[in-house]
Amino acid sequence: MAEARQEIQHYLKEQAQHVEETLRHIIPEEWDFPVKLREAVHYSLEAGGKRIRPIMVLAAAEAISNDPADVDAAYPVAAAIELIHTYSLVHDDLPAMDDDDFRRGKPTNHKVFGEAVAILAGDAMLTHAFYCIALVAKQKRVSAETALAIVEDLSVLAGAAGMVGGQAADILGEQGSTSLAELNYIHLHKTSDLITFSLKAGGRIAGAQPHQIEALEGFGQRIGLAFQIQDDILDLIGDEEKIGKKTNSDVNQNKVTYPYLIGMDESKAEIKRLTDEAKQLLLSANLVNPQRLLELADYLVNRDR
Ligand code: GRG
Repeated sequence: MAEARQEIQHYLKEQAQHVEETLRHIIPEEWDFPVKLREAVHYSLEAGGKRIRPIMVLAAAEAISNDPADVDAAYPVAAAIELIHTYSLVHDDLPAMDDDDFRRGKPTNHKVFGEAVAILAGDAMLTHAFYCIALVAKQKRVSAETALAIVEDLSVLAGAAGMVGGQAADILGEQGSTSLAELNYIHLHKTSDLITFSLKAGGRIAGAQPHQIEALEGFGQRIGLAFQIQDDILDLIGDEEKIGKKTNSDVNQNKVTYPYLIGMDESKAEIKRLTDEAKQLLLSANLVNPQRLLELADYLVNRDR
């Protein structure tokens, strides 16, 4: 058990380093735009973070195809989802939203660069994600049709019907009036949708069949929900050093969370139920290499950061 945990941690560290190398050069150096904006983008992109979503893109490609070239082809999309995720964190930390001073163990983007530049850095990252997907289509391995399907998925899952909608519902909800069904909506969209996107995109690049894409989607929704419930738990009982920001922010902001609505024990049981169901779904889809995704699901349930 301890050996398996060490092995997945080694894999995550190695993959995160590859993703970070891609992110360092993701905006062409010859593009002419204000240095401060470039610094603000790279400040947050290179602030660390677990890189779970890009790693999911790569692991999903690996689950579908034995050819390492299919995994290599997925890097621009891995970068795209980290750009979207990082923009969402920068905007979420703004005074108008969660008003946080620390993220990934460093002062938040607006604390360093000011609100206006932080907003624009988020805008730039969001837009650049779509540029990265266009790059995928320029590679011979990935068809324009596949890239178009990835653009469509990202527009839905990161947009109004996806992460942005989930964030809006979260901001509009409050303790005392938000039901469990509404909380599920929030978690499913605010958190699961980017994870689901990552898995589907990796699958698409590696040539997944429609039933395999469907299985990756079901797996993503469930582990995404479990990931967010664990996030709610860490906000209550996590170690600030490890998670890189203050704990108890949900309580201080009267946020509705799983532990608040159903209690800590039930929340932990729900994480286990969702993870088991996700793994079963994946196993029934006959993927060539599901092992890494199954290990990632287990790792996420037990994460402490
Ligand atoms: C501003 C449109 C918009 C959306 C914001 C990301 C987000 C939506 C809100 C941040 C708060 C939060 C708890 C979101 C749920 C998703 C989540 C658990 C984010 C943290 O992801 P990790 O743990 O972070 O992967 P790192 O830093 O490791 O990348």
